[in-house]
Amino acid sequence: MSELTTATVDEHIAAHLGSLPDESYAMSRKSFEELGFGLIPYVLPDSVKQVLSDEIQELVRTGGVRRDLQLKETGNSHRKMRNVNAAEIREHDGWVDAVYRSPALREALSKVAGEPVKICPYLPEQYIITSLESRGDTHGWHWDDYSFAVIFVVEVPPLELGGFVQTVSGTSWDKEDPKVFQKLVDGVIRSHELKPWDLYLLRTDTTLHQVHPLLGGKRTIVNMSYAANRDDDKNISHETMEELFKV
Ligand SMILES: O=C(O)CCC(=O)C(=O)O
Ligand SMILES: [Fe+2]
Repeated sequence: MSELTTATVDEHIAAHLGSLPDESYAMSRKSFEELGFGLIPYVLPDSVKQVLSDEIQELVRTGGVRRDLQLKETGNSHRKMRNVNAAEIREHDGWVDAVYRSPALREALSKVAGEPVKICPYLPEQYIITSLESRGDTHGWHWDDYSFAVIFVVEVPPLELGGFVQTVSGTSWDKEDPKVFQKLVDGVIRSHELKPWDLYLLRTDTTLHQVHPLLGGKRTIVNMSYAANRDDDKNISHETMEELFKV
């Protein structure tokens, strides 16, 4: 096997995926179909998780911007977090970007999703790092613009300290009138425990989701956002990203 570099990362991911038994995908596929959420920790080898973690932790340590706001387009839910945006990530060593672009990874994601998973056409939303670093930090209830997100969990505290993800599937985002509380009351909230180095695939346009506020510890993730064919003819407006990042 060649040395692991940003230029060979796709080969490494392909070799890893090629060694998985066919039935590896079955549980996450079923969960994704039913809940819009599927754990997929097996899609990246530990060698790749290690370089991603190192790059992300370095980016959070040396940069990023602290946010503390409520977004009206998502029913005034809170964002209390540190973010490193796509442009800052792209300027670094390029591990996140190389993994994001890996065709082998997208092929695996497409198997779980049951449809093609494509690069997001809007550069500022391709990926973002979010770090919850203080008690009360949260990524409140919201949907995202494009169909899919893959979240790689760099670090997360034990369950008793919060930081787990909650989802309500089969919901959609009306930016003018999001009715978040109504959708929480009408729907079923599922909560998902995460461990360090987990990955999950989320159907982000039809799954209302949040990260439960932290009671302590630290939680750092990268969100890699992908599009579906249906997003090609969606008229996506980017208010929440624009409000967050003034892109
Ligand atoms: O932190 C998470 O697990 C979810 C992140 C998320 O929903 C987002 O970045 O849009
Ligand atoms: Fe999200």
